[in-house]
Amino acid sequence: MRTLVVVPTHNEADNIAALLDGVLASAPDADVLVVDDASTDKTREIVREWCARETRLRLVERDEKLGLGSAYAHAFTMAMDEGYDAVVEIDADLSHDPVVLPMMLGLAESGIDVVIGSRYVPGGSVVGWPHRRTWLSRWGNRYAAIALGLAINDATAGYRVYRTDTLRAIDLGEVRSEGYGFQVEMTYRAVAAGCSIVEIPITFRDRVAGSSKMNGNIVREAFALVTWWAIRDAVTLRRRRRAYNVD
Ligand SMILES: Nc1nc2c(ncn2[C@@H]2O[C@H](COP(=O)(O)OP(=O)(O)OP(=O)(O)O)[C@@H](O)[C@H]2O)c(=O)[nH]1
Ligand SMILES: [Mg+2]
Repeated sequence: MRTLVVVPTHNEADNIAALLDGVLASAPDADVLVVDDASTDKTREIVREWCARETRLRLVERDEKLGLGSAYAHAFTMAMDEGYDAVVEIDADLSHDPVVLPMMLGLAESGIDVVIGSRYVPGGSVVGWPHRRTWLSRWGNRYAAIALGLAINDATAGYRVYRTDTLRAIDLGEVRSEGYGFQVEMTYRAVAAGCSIVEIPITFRDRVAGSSKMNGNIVREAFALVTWWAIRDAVTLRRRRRAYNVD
């Protein structure tokens, strides 16, 4: 299975070397693509140095901070164009342990369309987040699952493997959201496309170095989108029922 591990970065100079070390060791057959948006610290210099001695590694440099969703959409399109069989999403801030990659890739190789590294299945956990942040994430996920009828415990998770056939079925050109909304939208579209999804437990560790790019707008965007999709689904279903006289 030809695999591309995608690492989105914005000012991750204190984390990126350790992350690359871990990913290249844990996924010895995979290529790695860093998509950097307008870092003003040394992230790009560090990755460029690594690229000079590691042929499996590449760097895309974008001059504006266009958001996580846009960085992934860009990388996924590249992966499909270049004939990769699978892509991995992993944060650069060491919250996602690359040691789990072989298990996740093994599941994808066995035919699972989407493998999610999940904090909220038995055996999964979050280490280092303040209570308020864990609560927001946990209840945000419960809300998304109920509103959209998803049997997924961690739809906002950013540690994933997609088979590229799945990405083709999802139609990335239509995906609009950023941040957490992007992860939920991809999950929602994968479910709608009839893809197989497996969650495996992970230990998510809060970043130790660098600063968070998460903000209120990202949370509000995700909440508003989930609510809008739920209303749209309910209206469409009612219209369909009326058309077929099911009521
Ligand atoms: N290319 C790109 N990467 C981004 C952008 N925003 C965030 N990232 C990266 O996406 C990953 C997740 O962002 P984080 O800031 O860690 O967000 P989070 O994990 O939700 O929140 P914290 O861990 O609390 O900071 C990290 O690798 C970031 O460097 C962006 O606009 N463009
Ligand atoms: Mg993070």
